[in-house]
Formats: sequence, C-alpha cells, structure tokens
Amino acid sequence: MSNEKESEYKPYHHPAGGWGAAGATAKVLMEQSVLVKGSRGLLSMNQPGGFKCPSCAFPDPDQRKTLEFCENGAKALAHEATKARITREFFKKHTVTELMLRSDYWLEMQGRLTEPMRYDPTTDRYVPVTWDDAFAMIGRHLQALDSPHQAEFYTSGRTANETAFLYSIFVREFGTNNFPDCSNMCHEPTSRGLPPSIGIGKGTIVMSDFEHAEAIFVVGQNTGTNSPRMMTNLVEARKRGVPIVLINPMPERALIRFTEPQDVLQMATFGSTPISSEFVHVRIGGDLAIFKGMMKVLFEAEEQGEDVLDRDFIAQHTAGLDALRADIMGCGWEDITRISGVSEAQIRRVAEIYKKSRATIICYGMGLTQHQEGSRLLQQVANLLLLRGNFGRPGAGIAPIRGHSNVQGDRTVGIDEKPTQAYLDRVRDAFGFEPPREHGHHVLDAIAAMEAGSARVFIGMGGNFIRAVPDTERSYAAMRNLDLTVGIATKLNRGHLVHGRDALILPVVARSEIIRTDAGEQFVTIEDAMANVTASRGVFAPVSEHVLPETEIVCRMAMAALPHSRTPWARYMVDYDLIRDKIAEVYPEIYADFSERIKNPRGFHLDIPPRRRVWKTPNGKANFLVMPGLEVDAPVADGAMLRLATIRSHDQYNTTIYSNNDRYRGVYNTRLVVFMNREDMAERGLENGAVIGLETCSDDGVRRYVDGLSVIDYPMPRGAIAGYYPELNPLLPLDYFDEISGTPAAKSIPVRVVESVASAPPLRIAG
Ligand SMILES: Nc1nc2c(c(=O)[nH]1)N[C@H]1C(S)=C(S)[C@@H](COP(=O)(O)OP(=O)(O)OC[C@H]3O[C@@H](n4cnc5c(=O)[nH]c(N)nc54)[C@H](O)[C@@H]3O)O[C@H]1N2
Ligand SMILES: Nc1nc2c(c(=O)[nH]1)N[C@H]1C(S)=C(S)[C@@H](COP(=O)(O)OP(=O)(O)OC[C@H]3O[C@@H](n4cnc5c(=O)[nH]c(N)nc54)[C@H](O)[C@@H]3O)O[C@H]1N2
Ligand SMILES: [Mo]
Repeated sequence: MSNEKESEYKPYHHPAGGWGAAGATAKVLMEQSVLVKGSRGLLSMNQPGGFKCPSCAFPDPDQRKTLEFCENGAKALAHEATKARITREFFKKHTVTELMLRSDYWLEMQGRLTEPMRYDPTTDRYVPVTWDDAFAMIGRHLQALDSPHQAEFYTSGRTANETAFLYSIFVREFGTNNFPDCSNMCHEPTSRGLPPSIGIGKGTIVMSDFEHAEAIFVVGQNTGTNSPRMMTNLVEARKRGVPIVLINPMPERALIRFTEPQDVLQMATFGSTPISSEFVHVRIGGDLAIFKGMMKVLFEAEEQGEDVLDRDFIAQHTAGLDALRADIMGCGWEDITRISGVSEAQIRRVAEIYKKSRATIICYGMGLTQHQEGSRLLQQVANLLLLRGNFGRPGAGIAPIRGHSNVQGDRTVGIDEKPTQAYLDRVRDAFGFEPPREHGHHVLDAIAAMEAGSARVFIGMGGNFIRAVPDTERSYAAMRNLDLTVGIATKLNRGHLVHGRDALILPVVARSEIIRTDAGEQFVTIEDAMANVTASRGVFAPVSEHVLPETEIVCRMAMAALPHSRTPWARYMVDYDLIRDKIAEVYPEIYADFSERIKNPRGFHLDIPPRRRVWKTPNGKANFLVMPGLEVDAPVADGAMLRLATIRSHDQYNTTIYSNNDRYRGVYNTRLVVFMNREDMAERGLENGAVIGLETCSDDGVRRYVDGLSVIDYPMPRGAIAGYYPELNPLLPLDYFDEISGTPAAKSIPVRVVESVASAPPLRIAG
C-alpha cells in the first residue's frame, strides 16, 4: 500500500477554518478539474441573482459579502460542477453486480449522470432509454397498481419549492399521502415535537438575532463541518463577549477554536478566536438531564425569591407551569449528574449563564433529534426557553440547524405524510380534485410496506434513500421486492444499484445550472432554516442536452400517470410563475403575492407566529409540556453496552463521500473507525488502533454486525462511542426510533465490541 493511502490518525492541533479551509477549497476544485469554472460559480453562490448553495440550509447574512460560501459549500459545488461524466459507455462497461462492489466514494467520483437509463435484467446493465419511454414506463406501472397507496414517493431536501409543490399535487391527485422524505430521518422531531409546545415546527430566530443574543447554546451540532457559515455568527458573538455553551460528547474542533477564512488579518497572523466559553462533555443521550438540571436551578432560585422567571410572559402566554415545576423538582441531582455525565457544579455554571442572559438562542442538530425520545426532548428545550420568555424578543429563540438546503421548504409546500385536513381542503379548492384524507407513509412505514410486499413502486426525487435508511441489509432486501424503482438524480449512487425488477435513472439539471424552457429562463426558490425564501438561478449550462429540469420530470410523470388530469401540467412545466401563483393560492397566509414578493433580490421572510408571541396551538398558548424521567433512550441491561452515535465526517455530504479524510478529528484515508474513551478501551483490552467488530444489542433475533473498525483513543465520555454514517447503518435497527416523529435514533445505537474476523489494514497512529 502506498504511503499516501495509508490510513492514519493524527490529532489536529490547529484552530479550525483558516488556511486549512482555504487549501481544502482549492484542492477540491482542482480534483474535480473545475478550478476556473468552480471559482466563477463560487462568485455567484448565495448572491442576489445567483444560485443557492446546494449544501446546507443556513441563511445568507443580512449584510452581503462579496464571497459568501464555505469550504464545504465549495466541495458541494465542485462535485456538482465536476468535469467527470457518466455516459452510456460507462454502463456498457460495468454490470450492476460489479458496481455494487464499488465504494460510495468511487461511485460519486465517476461524475454527473448525462442521459436517462433503464435497467436491463438480461445483461444486468443499465441501457439508454428515451425520456418518452421512461415516462411511459412510470405511467404504466403506476396505473397498474391496485391502489395508489402501493407507491412510495420519496423526496430529499435539495428539491426546490416549485418542484416539491407540484410533486405533492401530482401524488395527491394520484391518490396517496405516501411522502417518505429525508426530514423523517433528520429534523422530523422539530416538525412534530415543537407544534404542541410553541405552535410551529420551525425555528424562531432570524440572522440578526445573533447580533442581539446575550448567550448562545450549540447543542449536538457540528457547526464547523455541517453549517460552516454559522461560524461567522459565532465568531462575531464571541468577539462581543457573548458566552457560547457547547454541549456535545465530542469536543468538535471548530467550536473550540476557529480562524475565519474571510478575516484577512487573522489569516495573515495565524490568529484565531476561541469559540465556546463552556464545553459540556455530555454523555450520549444525557442532554435531557442537563436541561432538567438547568430548569431545576431556575426553580430553586425562584423558591429563594430570586426574580429568574419571566413572570409576565408566563402569565400572559403560557400554560402548564405548575406541572412542569413539579416534574423538575422531583428530579434528584444524583440522577441528573449520573445520566448526563456532567457535574452539578458545571450544570449550575451553565444555568447561571442562562439566568444572566436576557436573550438566549439555543441551536441544535442531530445530536438532539436522533434519539428515541427526540421529539419530547425538544419540547424540554422549548420549556427552558419559555421560562425566561425567550421568544418574540430580539436575540432570543430556538434554532434547529436544518440539514438539506430546502428541507424546510419542502415541508412548507406540501411534502408531508400527515397533512392537515384544512390544507387538503385548500388543495381541493385550488385544483378541483379530492385529495386522499388518510395519513400516508413516512420512511420507516415505506420500508415496512416494501418488506410486506404491499409497496410496488418507489420514486426517489433526489437523495439516496437506501443508503440513508437504517438496517442496511434488511432495507436492501425490501427495496429489491419492488416492481419499479426510479432514481431522479445528479449522481450515480447505491440507490440506483439496489433496485426493483424494473428500474430507471433519470438525470437532472443541477442547482448551479440554468433552467431553460419554452417560456425562457426559469428560476426556482428555496426556504432556508430561518424561513427566508429566496430565488435560485443557475449560472452554468446544463451538464448535457439530455438532462431535464426536475419540475419537468414531475409534470411528465403526472401526465403519464394521470391521462385524464385537468391540472395544466404542460403549462406549469414551462412557466414557473404559474406554479408560484398556485402556491400563493394554497398558502395565502404566508405566500400571498409570491410572484411579486420574490422579485426582491433578497427574497422575503415567512411569518413565524412565535416571533410575534402568537401561538397556533389548540389553547392559543405556548405550552410547558412534561416529559417524565431523565432518559431519552431506553436503558439496555448489558454491562458491556456502549452507545454509538453515527455522525458525519468533514468530507462528506450525507451519503456522498468527498474523501476518506476527517481533518478536524485527525482521521486520514479511512472511514472505518470508532472513537472511544481510553478507559472503555482499557476495560476491553484494546490498544489505540486495534481492529474490532461492533454488534448491535437487540433481542429480535437478527444479528447486526460491522467488522474491520479501527479504534481511536479519543476524548469521548465513558460509555459513548462514535463512527461514521452511512457505513455503520447496518447496526441501526429499523425498529429503533422516536415514536412521535418516526425518526431513527441514529445517535444512540446500543452496541458491544466483538472480535474482528476481517483483515483490516492497520491504522497508523501518529504523534
Ligand atoms: N458538509 C456537510 N454539511 C451538511 C451535511 C453533511 O453531511 N456535510 N448534512 C446536512 C444535513 S442533511 C444535516 S441534518 C446537518 C447535520 O448536521 P449535524 O447535526 O451537525 O450532524 P452530525 O454530524 O450527524 O452530528 C451532530 C453532532 O451531534 C453530536 N452528538 C451525538 N450524540 C449526541 C448526544 O447525545 N447529545 C449531544 N448534545 N450531541 C450529540 C456529535 O458529536 C456531532 O457533533 O448538516 C447538513 N449540512
Ligand atoms: N445512521 C445515520 N443515518 C442517517 C443520518 C445519520 O446521522 N446517521 N442522517 C439522516 C439525515 S439527517 C438525512 S437528511 C438523510 C439524507 O438522506 P438523502 O437526502 O436521501 O441523502 P443524500 O446523501 O443527501 O443524497 C445524495 C444524492 O442526491 C442526489 N442529488 C444531489 N443533488 C441533487 C439535485 O439537485 N437533484 C436531484 N434530483 N438529486 C440530487 C445525488 O444523486 C446524490 O447521490 O440521511 C439520514 N440517515
Ligand atoms: Mo438531514
């Protein structure tokens, strides 16, 4: 093995960001052979008149800079604008069986898909198909179903508002609410958990709130990697002396020390800013105990006659305080510290920061949502904020840091397996058909239906469903049960290789590319994680003349499946203003005058009622909701059990692997690692770099096992380990999820170490 490719662990001692980030940006543009094109693209990214970054959902700042992108946005763009192409010759060369043996990284590096392909079982290859034949095949399969509920319509969060809206109309006119979407594995606890509490399943802050906050909490979110542009806000807050509390089982590098790649002076002097003022080294699943401990400190202070609760706000706007107080005061410090793994002294210190602050923001990510009680855990975050009136005040609020660039928008415009009856009435009135009224499938329901054989067709609007879902082997088998699988995509991925009897790959015009129709150039819109809607206009020519815009694909699928439809699909397909007019009609409260308002180059903000202290809950109040106990994951009676969090490296975008490195965590040329506490290693007789297997602790008779993982001695709390998604998804059982949202508990998989039987290459441990 060449030295260059040797897998290695080499702790990263520099601040995050800085020259490392600048260098990585240049490197990825060169790797994809798009130095000039990519640099030109970066100038238009997140700028008025340009396109929205295809990476994360973090908003643009109010004061625009000439450059508004980050290292990982540059990777996303470089991989989208890449020079590499997959042509029909590629598919002629490789059978699907052969391609299955390749890594996700290798598949990604083959480049952009350039023409529609159909699976040919006689040769086990994808072969070219015309668009007309592809749509005819989809129409035939959909019309042949006994019931519309036998089809699953997946959406990944990169899909723009106009496309997602039409897709939701097509599917409802077809007759089902089966809308599994990536949000079901992501921020669904936000969407389902927060409405009973504050009346909306979205975040309540806007960008300017960072300027007014007096304390910021970053909980279970790896900002420097997954929403790097937010680092600017944290750096600015820190420079103002605002305390930043980091709650995470991993000391994420960027949240400890950061150099702003756009700060010329800091770059030149190799300076950096310390970010977190308090690092709370929580056990996996220990956050609930911390939040309850903090609330206990507040209630104790209240008992002492201190003026710590926002009495007026509570009296005027909330319900349920007494029940909450009783629950919290019933929690003992011994349990709180044991379950959180954090000392009472530190919880008191953090509570003190919260008490002193007149405006607090709590940001969170997958570290909170992907637990068995993720939804109810978030309600406790809301409780904590409500106690001090941290809604409807500058500098305060709850901030779910969303994933995909339009995942929030997709839900807003109808990608929802549990739509409200009022919404369905508006669809009926706007389109003149009766939509289905019963709830449809989320991701886990969809897999169950495939396993049971009741689902026959799967259509994937973007994403990589099969690689993102739990229980890899079982899910693969479920997918292979289908009659037809359709992958609407920019890049080849595993989802195209684990397919039904018939299968199609339909390549699309990407976010950074120009959409041209008979009515001229079109643009689409995106809603970011803070509910700002902005236009996105691509700047590059499409990758090939044989790819179609996603919106056209939706319309032509609809025309093929619904030959008697009265919906003017052929008109929507060419003129996106007509789609926006329909969105305005279905959502008059938030989208009135859409086509007019979107002319503002900065876009507009969708109303978030809690910002006005208006609560769209049944009782018209914000509700303190009680969650008994301190555990967010069911305890497991196994002394050898470790909790595994499956996380992202710095060089991946979900299932898309940019490289096998994770710079800030010091990992190079491998993704098969497990970060573990030194004492947990010693207890198991493991040396740094030892190769192990992991096995899930479950009692359903299924053995879930991943082998060939190198252990890394890492500052993890006792009993907590971490490793990369999607490689470790085989360990995540399909029935291990949050009941309220259906979100798999990917951050707390109970596992034990077992002997390795694989011959994995050794991991070199450097200084
Ligand atoms: N570059 C890049 N950007 C991305 C993505 C990407 O893959 N690459 N993905 C996008 C998507 S779809 C999403 S949803 C977001 C994901 O962004 P994040 O939410 O940051 O996702 P993760 O990397 O899965 O893990 C988050 C953090 O949770 C911590 N954690 C694990 N368990 C616990 C726990 O019990 N408690 C606490 N407090 N913390 C815990 C981990 O240590 C890690 O720091 O990013 C989006 N942006
Ligand atoms: N164990 C574990 N599992 C997880 C998670 C975890 O933390 N741990 N995280 C979960 C989360 S938060 C999420 S969001 C899901 C992600 O699940 P998905 O959203 O399904 O997965 P992605 O990897 O983002 O999808 C990548 C594919 O999207 C296609 N694509 C990219 N751009 C475009 C485009 O513009 N148009 C179209 N049509 N296609 C495009 C490309 O072909 C690419 O291969 O995974 C979930 N699964
Ligand atoms: Mo996500």
